[in-house]
Amino acid sequence: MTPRFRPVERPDPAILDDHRALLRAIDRRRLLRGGLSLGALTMLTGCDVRRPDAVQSALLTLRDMNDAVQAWLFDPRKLAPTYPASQVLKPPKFNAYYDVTKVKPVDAAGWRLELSGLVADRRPWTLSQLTTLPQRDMIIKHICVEGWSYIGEWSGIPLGSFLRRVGADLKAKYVAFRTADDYPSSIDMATALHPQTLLALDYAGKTLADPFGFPLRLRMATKLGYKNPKWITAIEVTNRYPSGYWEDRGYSWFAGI
Ligand SMILES: Nc1nc2c(c(=O)[nH]1)N[C@H]1C(S)=C(S)[C@@H](COP(=O)(O)O)O[C@H]1N2
Ligand SMILES: [Mo]
Repeated sequence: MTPRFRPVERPDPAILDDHRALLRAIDRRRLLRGGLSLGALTMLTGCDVRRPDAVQSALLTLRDMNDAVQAWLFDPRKLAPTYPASQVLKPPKFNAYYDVTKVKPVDAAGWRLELSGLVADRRPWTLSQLTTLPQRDMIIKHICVEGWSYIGEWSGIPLGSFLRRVGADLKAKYVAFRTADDYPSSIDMATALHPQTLLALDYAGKTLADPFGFPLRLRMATKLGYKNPKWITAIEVTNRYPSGYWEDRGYSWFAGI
């Protein structure tokens, strides 16, 4: 992955707590197993990682570091925390780069999921075709950099199984998304194949409501809110860095654990 450094806005303190909880999934042993010496980590993060309590803050700094290092730290098998059904927020909290009153509902009958790039079978999918695929469910925390979070229950098709089914090149670097509201987004292949990365169709057991991405949106347990595009219309598998809406405006591209 091309190393790139992108400045990130200083997040709200409440968000740091939430993010810290996610980052607990990364432990000191894993950093060492990955071959990054404590000395090197101290240099990279500017804090003394020999003190155990400093490791968490070192990892917080890592979040803002270059995407290559973050992608390298990503453990494809490690699961982010999940929560009991009793904690699911209904309805979820809305956010987009515009107000909820400006949401333009997607017409399911005319909707297609287009495929392009390094994919063997690029035939577009209708919604009824998609709903025949096996689905899974996850109750995870959604964290927005604006300083709020909520626990949500998402069901859908694991992106990894979808990519395998259409014959995507799983060695490609990026999976990119287009949306009905022109909010381009993209993720690394390791995260695309992570078991907690879903092409979500349902929220809390019901079809997604219009403001939350009907008919199809991405939901990942391992990345911040803005990396989860709603109202997806196209998926591309590519080795060319695809960037994204907020990433073009200075937000971190990797933005995850
Ligand atoms: N298509 C699209 N997807 C989007 C956005 C957007 O503006 N357009 N906003 C992102 C941001 S910043 C957040 S926090 C989440 C909000 O998702 P929710 O409304 O389901 O909570 O959607 C993300 N996905
Ligand atoms: Mo967000």
